[in-house]
Order: sequence, then C-alpha cells, then structure tokens
Amino acid sequence: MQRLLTFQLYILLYTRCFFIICVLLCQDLNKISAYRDRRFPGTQEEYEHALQTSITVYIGNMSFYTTEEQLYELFSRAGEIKKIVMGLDKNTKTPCGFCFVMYYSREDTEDAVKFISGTILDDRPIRVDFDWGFQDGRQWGRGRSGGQVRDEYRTDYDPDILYQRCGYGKLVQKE
Ligand code: GTA
Repeated sequence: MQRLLTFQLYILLYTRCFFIICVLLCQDLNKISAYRDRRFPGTQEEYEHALQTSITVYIGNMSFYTTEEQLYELFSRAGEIKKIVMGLDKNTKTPCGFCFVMYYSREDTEDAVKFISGTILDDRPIRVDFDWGFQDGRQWGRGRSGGQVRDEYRTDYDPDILYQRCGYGKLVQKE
C-alpha cells in the first residue's frame, strides 16, 4: 500500500514538473524578441508591452556599406516608412552595422519582421527584430571601441574584410 502511495506521489511530482517545464518553454517561445535592452527605463512587463505595440524595428548584421537608400528600397516593401536611423560608431561617426526603421503602422512593422528578416543585403543575412522604440542616443554603438558590442566579442572570423569587421572581434584580438 505504502509503495503504491509513493509511486503515485512520484507520478504526481513528475507530471507537475513536466507541466511547469512546458509552461516555461511556451513562455520562452512566445517571447517576441530574444534581445533585452539593458537601458530600457521600465519594468519587464513595460518592455514586453512596448515590443508588442511599437512601430520600430532594429536591423542587425548589416554591411557597413549599406546605404539609407538601399534600406528604404528594401523596407518599404513591408509598408510606408516614417524614418530610418543609421547606427553609427560613436567615435568615427560612420555606419557600424545596424539601424532602426520606423513605420506608420503596427501591421507593417510585423510584416517587416516576418518577411524581411533573413534577407541577404549586400551579401549578409540581415536580422530584423522588434524594438521598444527609438530614442536619441540609441543610434550609437555601445562597444568600448565605438562600434557594436557583439562585434567586439566576435570569435568567428568574418571573411569579408571589405566590410571592416576586422575579422575577429576587437576584444578577442587583444587577448
Ligand atoms: N531591438 O537585437 C537587438 C539589438 N541589438 C543587438 C542592439 N540593439 C538592439 N535592439 C533590438 N534588438 O540602441 C540596439 C541597442 C542600442 C544599439 C547599439 O542597438 O539597444 P549595441 O549592440 O552596441 O549594444 O547597441 P547592446 O545592444 O547594449 O549590446 P548587447 O549585445 O546586448 O550586449 C550587452 C552586454 O553583454 C555587453 O555589455 C557585454 O558585456 C555582454 N556581451 C555581449 N556579447 C557578449 C559575448 N559574445 N560574450 C560575452 N559578453 C557579451
């Protein structure tokens, strides 16, 4: 009898654990973006709400040579664009591989993420991500050397020297 009770208890525990893991996994899959801006001035709920309602997208893994005209050409396929802000190296003031695109409607914003992310632009697969909203100052790379943080940690070799990502990340090179 006691064995049966212990067995039932184990089954109950396992089912509960399984249920909790499923809920956690679903929450993760439902996340609208894997990125969290450390400088967002609000709670996690406010951040998620901003991502779900904003009309701004962030574009990453861009070539340093992609122009605003090319971005207008590509991103207006999802809808009318309000504004594009190029991401710049805070020291050299030159493009450093990212930008923000602002639309007029949420539907167009969602279409940009759905249909343009992964497109090859200037030989690079660009990444389109929901963004909480552009504010002055966000156009600058936050890396120690002026560019994007992730380029400084790059451990893979970027063969496209033309794109001036300097092969391995700058911090990795110094090690
Ligand atoms: N919506 O995916 C994004 C995104 N990214 C990558 C940058 N921005 C993004 N916005 C959206 N989605 O306005 C925005 C930023 C900012 C502008 C430039 O682009 O909100 P950044 O890329 O230079 O700096 O931003 P960011 O985003 O603050 O850096 P990241 O990649 O999140 O890194 C945060 C910290 O993690 C760093 O301080 C560093 O200590 C550490 N880190 C990052 N990568 C590594 C790594 N590979 N190894 C170890 N540590 C790392």
